[in-house]
Parts: sequence; structure tokens; C-alpha cells
Amino acid sequence: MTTLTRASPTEPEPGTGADMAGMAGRYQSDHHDTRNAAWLGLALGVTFTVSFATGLLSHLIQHPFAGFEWLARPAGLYRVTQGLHIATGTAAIPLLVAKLWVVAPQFWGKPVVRNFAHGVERAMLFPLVGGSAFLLVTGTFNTFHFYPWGFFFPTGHYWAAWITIGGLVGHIGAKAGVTWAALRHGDPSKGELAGQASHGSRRWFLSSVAVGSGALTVATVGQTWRPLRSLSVLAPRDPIAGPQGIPVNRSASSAGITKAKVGDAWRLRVHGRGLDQPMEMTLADLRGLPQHHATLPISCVEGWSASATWRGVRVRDLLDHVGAPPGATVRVGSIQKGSRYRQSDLNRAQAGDPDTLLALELNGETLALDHGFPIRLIGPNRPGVQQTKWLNEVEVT
Ligand SMILES: Nc1nc2c(c(=O)[nH]1)N[C@H]1C(S)=C(S)[C@@H](COP(=O)(O)O)O[C@H]1N2
Ligand SMILES: [Mo]
Repeated sequence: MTTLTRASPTEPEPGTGADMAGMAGRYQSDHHDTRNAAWLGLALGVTFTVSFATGLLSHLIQHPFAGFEWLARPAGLYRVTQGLHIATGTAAIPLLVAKLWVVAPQFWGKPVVRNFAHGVERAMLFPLVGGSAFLLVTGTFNTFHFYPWGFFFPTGHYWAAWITIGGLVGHIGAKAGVTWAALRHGDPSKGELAGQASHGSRRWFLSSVAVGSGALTVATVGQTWRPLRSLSVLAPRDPIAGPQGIPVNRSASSAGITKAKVGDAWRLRVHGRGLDQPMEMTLADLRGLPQHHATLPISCVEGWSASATWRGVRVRDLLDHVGAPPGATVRVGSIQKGSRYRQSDLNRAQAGDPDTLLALELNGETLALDHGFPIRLIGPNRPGVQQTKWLNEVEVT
């Protein structure tokens, strides 16, 4: 690596400003360079855009506005989009650290505000930098079920995403010209950074950041992408570790579910619109209905996923059995109390899909209590949070 021989702080330096003296004078590396900033900015732009789009989609699926119907097919699509959400967010962590380091001298540039446009540009760095750091930290903590804060994670993460993306759009608007020029090998001195890394040295620096980002991603993405499972040393989840070969996100005991609550007295209550009267079904009643297999993943919003073979009663068969009107939508409810994940909704496509099951078996065995015994919902292309366990209620809505 070459080291920049920088003018002494008392010697005015065009472009960077003599006034940058103080703090900025501390940045001696030649990597505080406009092309480094441009390449890292580009990589961050891509990873943040993918993570934002997939995160927004996940939010929309879980909180659909009127008229939005998430499709039941392709069955594994959500597994891919949510895997991408976490993988791109993870990849962005080293990129963001590197980018902040590269542009650090600019934070101390003086005058703090040169003109109105510059003031706006600088002000937008607060939502952008603060929001980005917030998203990556809270997102990572969430994958580890670690919540050292007082707010509800999905809400905080969701609104921070809008604030950050607002800052990002503004930042891209402000920096598009200089970034483009730097990437096209225009005159990098047009940027505000004083560093001038040599071509080889920049290549080395950017490759190191890319390797760091790639390594972190490879070390975690095996939680959802099986071929990389053995390399997945930093992932919070091993996708085959758990009862019946599947991880458990909320165990029966932590949800207050005991064997007694799902014993012989357990009934599935089927009620709702278009039904003359509520029906109560026993486990034997459900076993008496036609049983079907489906191989479907649990795709947790936290980024792990695992595929399994489920066996049980088709929701649409149950709807026919109780005489529900065609095209019905459904809400399922759990015996679990006091959790926002104790119920979930099925739109028409999901309720009518032949693979949407009230599962009684997992990988050839009776469902483990931790996986939702006596029955759980499992359907194609649904977030894990919507694969409700320990059901005792099916409501036609
Ligand atoms: N009743 C109930 N069902 C639930 C949950 C819950 O907390 N309560 N967690 C959901 C989440 S977040 C996931 S990822 C899946 C995980 O299913 P598993 O524990 O069988 O792997 O169950 C879902 N079903
Ligand atoms: Mo989940």
C-alpha cells in the first residue's frame, strides 16, 4: 500500500480545503479516495435496495392493504425473498463500515455548511447514516432473538427503513454525478476526498472489503441455503437442528402450551360466515378426512428456512366438509394466549391451494408438541410467522 504524502495542515489544499485542517488532517491513508467511496456506494446502493424491496414485500405480505393478495405460488418464493433480505443486509455491514471509514474526512470538512444545497445534503446524512446503522444493528440482533431495547422490533425496523431509504434517495441524487465520474475514470479530484489511491492499491482495498462482506454472508446464508450449511458458522440457526429435523422458533413451553391443553379434550372449532352452526372436531375426526402430503419450507422472517414433508387435511377440503361458501378466506387461531402470532389469515389463493394443510404429521411422524401438536397450519409461500401452531380454531371470514 502506498501512503499519501499529504500537504501539511497549514498548507492550503484545493478541493479539500485548508480549513479541513484539524480533524481531517488525521486521515493520512490514501484510501480516503473518491473512487473507493464510489464503488462502496454502488455496492451499498444495490444491497440496501434489495434488502429494502424484500423487506417491504415481507411487510406487505403480513399487513396487506385492501386488494393486495399475496400468491400461494411459487411455493418457495418467500423463502428466497426473505433469504435475500437477510443476506443482503448482512453483506451490507462490512460495506457500510468501510464506506464510513473512507468518507470519514468529509464528516469534518469545513465550513460545515457551504450553501443551502450543501446544508440539505449534509442534513440528509443523519437519517441515512443513523438509519442504516440502526437497521443493520436491530436486524442482526433480531436474528439472534436479542432485544436490548424497548420498542417492538418490526415496527421500529419498518419505519427506520423508510427514513433510511429517503436519506439514500437524496444521497444518490446529490452524489450521482461525482460517483458516475469516479466510476467512469473521470477526474476523481472532482470529489471532496483528498486521498488518491493507486490503481493496484485500490484494487487490493476494495477486494479485501468484498472478501469480508462475502465471507460474512457465506458464514450465515447456510441457515436458509442448504448447500452452504456446513460453512454457516456465524448463523444463529442450523436449519436441521431441532425436533423432527426442523428448528423451533417458539417452543411449546415458552408459549404456555402443555400436554394437558392438547389432550383428549382438545377440539378444533370451525365456525364463521356461511356456516349454519359451529362445528367441533376431534383429532380422530380430522384423521378421518382425506390426508395429503406437501413438501414445504418454514421460511422464518429471521432468515432461516427449512423444508419438510407435511401430512394432513387440506384446508379447502375442510371448508367443503363444513359447507363453507366457495372462495372463502380463513383465519386460524391457536390455543396459545397473549401473542400476536397466535392467529393468521389465509387469502382466497392460500385457502384454496391444494398444499395448504392443517398438518398432523411432520416428516412421517406425529407433529412434535414444539412444532404445533395436535395440528398446525402449513401453506406454500407464507412467512414462518403465519404458519400458526397449536390450532384450535378455523374461522371462515
Ligand atoms: N401459535 C404460534 N404459532 C407460531 C409461532 C408462535 O409464536 N405461536 N411462531 C411462528 C414462527 S415465527 C415460525 S418461524 C414458525 C416456526 O415453526 P417451527 O417452530 O415448527 O419451526 O412457527 C410459527 N407459528
Ligand atoms: Mo419466524
